[in-house]
Amino acid sequence: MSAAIDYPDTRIGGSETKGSQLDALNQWVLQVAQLTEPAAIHWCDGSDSEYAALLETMQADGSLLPLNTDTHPNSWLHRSDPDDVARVEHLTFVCTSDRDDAGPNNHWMAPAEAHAKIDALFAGCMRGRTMYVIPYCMGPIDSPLARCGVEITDSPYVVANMRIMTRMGAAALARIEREGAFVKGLHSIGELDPERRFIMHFPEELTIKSYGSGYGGNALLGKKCHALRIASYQARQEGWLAEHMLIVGIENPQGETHYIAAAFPSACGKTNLAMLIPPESYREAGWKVWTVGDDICWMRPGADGRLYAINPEAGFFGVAPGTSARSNPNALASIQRDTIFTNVATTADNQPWWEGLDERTPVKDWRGRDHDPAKGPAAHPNSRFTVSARQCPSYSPHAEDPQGVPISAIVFGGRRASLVPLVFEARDWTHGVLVGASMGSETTAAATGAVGVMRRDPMAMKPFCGYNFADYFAHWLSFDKPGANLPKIFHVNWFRKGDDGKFLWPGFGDNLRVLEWMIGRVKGEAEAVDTPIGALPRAADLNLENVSLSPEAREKLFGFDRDGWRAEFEGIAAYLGEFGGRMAPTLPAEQKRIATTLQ
Ligand code: SAT
Ligand code: MN
Repeated sequence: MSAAIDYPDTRIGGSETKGSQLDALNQWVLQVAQLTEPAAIHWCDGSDSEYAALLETMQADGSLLPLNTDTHPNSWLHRSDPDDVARVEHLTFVCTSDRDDAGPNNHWMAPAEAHAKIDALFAGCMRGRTMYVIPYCMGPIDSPLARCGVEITDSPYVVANMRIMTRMGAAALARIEREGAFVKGLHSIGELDPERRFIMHFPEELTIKSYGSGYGGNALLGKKCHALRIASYQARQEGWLAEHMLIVGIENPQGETHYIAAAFPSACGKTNLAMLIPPESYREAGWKVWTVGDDICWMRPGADGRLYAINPEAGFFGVAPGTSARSNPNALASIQRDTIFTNVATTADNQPWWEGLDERTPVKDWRGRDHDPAKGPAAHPNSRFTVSARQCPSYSPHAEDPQGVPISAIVFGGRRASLVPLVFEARDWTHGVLVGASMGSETTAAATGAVGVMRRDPMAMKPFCGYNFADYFAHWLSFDKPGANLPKIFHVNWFRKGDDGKFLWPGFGDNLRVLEWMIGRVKGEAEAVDTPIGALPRAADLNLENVSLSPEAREKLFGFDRDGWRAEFEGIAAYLGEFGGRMAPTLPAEQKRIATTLQ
């Protein structure tokens, strides 16, 4: 044990902060410094000059490489450690004092054991490094729905990304001083050794400790760790919802905007849907799409009983591969400048490149090696861009409204090659919660492990719910009460495949046709056919002008396969059964009701 070091630069505001709300923050920073022993402490103010200095530091040590400044001004490439490219669900823990509070949906460790384990890794880990203290606010700085946190990290890359992804610096610190409450996040890249890596959450202490990874979801603690795992726990106590959802505004030719919140697992097209460009005939008719958020949604009932939502983030941490002028022109326009790219490939003239961008051939792969197609894709399948939401051409003028935007529809969706039709509507809130709770999806590259395996991913929150799913479902159900004016709930599947293994639905901009039908349902104008699984449109109920669908596509996208659904509902019953006695009877009863009508 080394002698305690005195860090005279620890205290901000000097002795005036004694007894103020910042006192607890100062004490924690000092404690962390004594544990991790950094060479220096830097309190982030979020200024431009601070950002410029960070970029310079990283350029000097090679962790950021400049990209072509003519085509991509002020844009950078970060190549991560090759063993540190995605979230690590098997090393992610929810540490509640009672194991059942974390539930079978989380890996659990007793808090004392978890602290001891990870603190042993933190001991002395910042020697020779600068420790950055990042006060941040999740949500518009003046929003009552927003919440603050402080992340301590030894990674300048994390600081730079947090500056884009959150409201970081002086304004957040001022809010913390006013409110007192904040989530504590401690992060170190450690040795980037997958054997010495943990992402631990202590919801009862509003604390996160993350060691050994510099990757987004593991290291930018405001994102999944705070805004989903810790926030979902707080939201349950306080009567709101923290969800893995995009928020998009759909403006019709009459100028009315309906906001939709949609949950899809990671790397299933949330960013594309949030930034959708309407098909030409819709554009000509005057339809517009407004992006509020692409990944996380915090919502709570307003005085009128409707759910109001904010995007707690200030930027996009989007999947690069597949992003193109065809699939997502708004994203592409957003990332032409002031962007950090992680693990993409580069062209001969040093522009960022990834599979699906265009026909050019890259020269360097994501590891900086000469590109050799025999060695796999040039860009890592989970390569990312980090960019301010304000650079997005479709960024909603209401995205930063402190009171949030009213939600008209909630959409659940996964990747399902078979069985699940293009869209259906839940008959009521309880049925909708069952639809969300029984969501299934084929796994993607956003987390380490096998890709393409079907697993249950309720509300797309399997990796992100900070407490027992049984309690989470009960919390969802609790919103259905007198005075509530809840959104309608839908399920979509953009990923249905034909017998030839090809996607049957064109997707992308054409998804607006499905959203238009949903809004029609919300307004009581669109038609549907009742089936045991919910209300399905017939092909004729959607505007399919200029879309050519084969007879097979029509049958599979708009059809209902009773035998297949009977088997699916057996799977759903088995899944709900995994939660044992903790599961309130409402969802199993709803499952039974539908299973009976499927007989
Ligand atoms: O976890 S990240 O935020 O890095 C990306 C994702 O999986 O959604
Ligand atoms: Mn996500």
